[in-house]
Amino acid sequence: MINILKLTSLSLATATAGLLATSSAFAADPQPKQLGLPDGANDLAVMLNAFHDDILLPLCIAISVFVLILMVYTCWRFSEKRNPTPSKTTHHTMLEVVWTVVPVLILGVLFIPSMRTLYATEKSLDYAFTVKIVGNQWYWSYEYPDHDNLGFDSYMIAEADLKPGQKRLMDVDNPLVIPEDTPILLQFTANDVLHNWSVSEFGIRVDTVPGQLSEAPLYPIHEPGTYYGFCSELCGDLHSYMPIAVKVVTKDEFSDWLKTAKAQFS
Ligand SMILES: [Cu+2]
Repeated sequence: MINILKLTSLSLATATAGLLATSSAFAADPQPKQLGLPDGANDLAVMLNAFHDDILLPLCIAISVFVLILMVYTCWRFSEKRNPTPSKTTHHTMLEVVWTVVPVLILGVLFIPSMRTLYATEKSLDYAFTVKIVGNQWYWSYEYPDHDNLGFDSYMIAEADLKPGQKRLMDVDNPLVIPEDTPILLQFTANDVLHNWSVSEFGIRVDTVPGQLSEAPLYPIHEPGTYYGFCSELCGDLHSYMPIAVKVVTKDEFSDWLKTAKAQFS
C-alpha cells in the first residue's frame, strides 16, 4: 500500500511538473531527477503530451486512488471481526449497471481526444521535401531525395573521441539537419533488422522495417537547436549505441549546409 501511495504521489508530482513546465526547455538536455515527457518542439508533440499529462495521467491516478480506497474500506468494514455473519447477496442490479456504464462513459469521453491525436500522427501536411531514414546495425543513414539524393551515415561519437560539450552516447558525427518551421515527410525503412526512429520532442516514434517503407509527418519545429532520440527497438548488440541527433537550423543556414553537405558527401 505504501508503494502504491508513493507511486501515486510520484505521478501527481509528474503531472504537476508537466503542467508547470515552461517552453524554455526546448531542445533541452535531460535534467537530473527529471520526470515526465520532454516538452514538445512542435504542435504534434505538444498535443500528444497534453493528452498524456492533462487527460490520461489524472484519470489513471483518480481510478487507482478510487480502487485503493474501495479495497482498504472493504478490508476494514467486512473483516471477520466487524462482519461475523456474511451476507448471502450475490447480485445488485443497480451496482452492476453503474460499474458497466461508468467505464463505457469514460472510454467514450477518451475516444474523442484519442482519435484526434491518432489522426494528427497520420495527417498529410503540405510537405516542403522528403527525408528518408534508414536503420542499420548500428547506425542511421539519412537521404534527401529532393536535394540531389544527398545522403550520409550518422554514427555515434565514441566516448574516447568526445570533444568538450559533446554528449556521451547521444552526439553523432553527422546529425540529421533540417530547417525550422518546415513540414517534412519522413520515410522509414531498415537494411537488416527492425529499428525504431524515436524523437520525443517531435512526437515521432516509428519502426523502421526491412522491406517496408513507412511514413510519418514531421510537423514544423519552431525552435532551432539540437534534439536527441534513440533507437527504440531492440536491434542487437550495439542497440544502445545508435543515438539520433537532429539539428534544427534556420532556413538560410539550411541552404548553406546543403551546399557544404553536397560537396562533402558526394
Ligand atoms: Cu537499432
